[in-house]
Amino acid sequence: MLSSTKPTLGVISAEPEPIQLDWASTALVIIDMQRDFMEPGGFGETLGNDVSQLARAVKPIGAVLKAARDTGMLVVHTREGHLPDLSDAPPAKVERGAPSLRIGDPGPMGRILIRGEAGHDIIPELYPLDSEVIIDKPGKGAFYATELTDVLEQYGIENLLVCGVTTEVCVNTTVREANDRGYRCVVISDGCASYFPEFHEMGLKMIKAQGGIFGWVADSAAVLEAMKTSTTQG
Ligand code: C5J
Repeated sequence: MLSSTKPTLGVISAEPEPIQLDWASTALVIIDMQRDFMEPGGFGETLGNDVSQLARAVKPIGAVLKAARDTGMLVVHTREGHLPDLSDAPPAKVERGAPSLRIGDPGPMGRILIRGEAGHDIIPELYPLDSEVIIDKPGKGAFYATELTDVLEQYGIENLLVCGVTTEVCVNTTVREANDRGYRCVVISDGCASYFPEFHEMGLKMIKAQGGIFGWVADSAAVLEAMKTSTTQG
């Protein structure tokens, strides 16, 4: 994807240690920045959550998304959601708990967590370009029952910059799946958010603990600095 004349090596000041990445084999993966999680009346709110907690991630993601687009990096957006007939929604997920509306019920942004409905769409601030990849996933992890592995292989991707919502659910699940598949994952700390600030903190700690058991953690400023100060290989 990247032009061969562009510097492509960057060192991110990350925890537990700095990591050098080649942008040519790195993708930005933005997890589930959908109206259903971010806005009142969506899936997140039906579960009793304060959706305003997630707004803080939008600006940092926007800044990294712009830099990734300028760099020519592969950008992948994911969306959690189900087919209109719910054939890909396990009853164990649909019937769980006591939400104000269940998956598939009509809500103010259309049917809750259903593909094609307004609530399922990505928020306007981070809307995908036509050239970018969108992965529709029925689960929390972006690798389960999706074509993500094939897409990453097709583009020669070895490293993932991961951000989105929520830190401890879909971001953590995806990073764990990716780590087991051999990807180096750098989680952008201020580009993630949770309805529970303490889960956000612990979710990041779990990734970088034990020498980076699942990956690395860096803030958006560190990622942007690494992109700005990239060098050419060799
Ligand atoms: C949740 C997600 N929290 N995208 N999904 O159900 O984290």
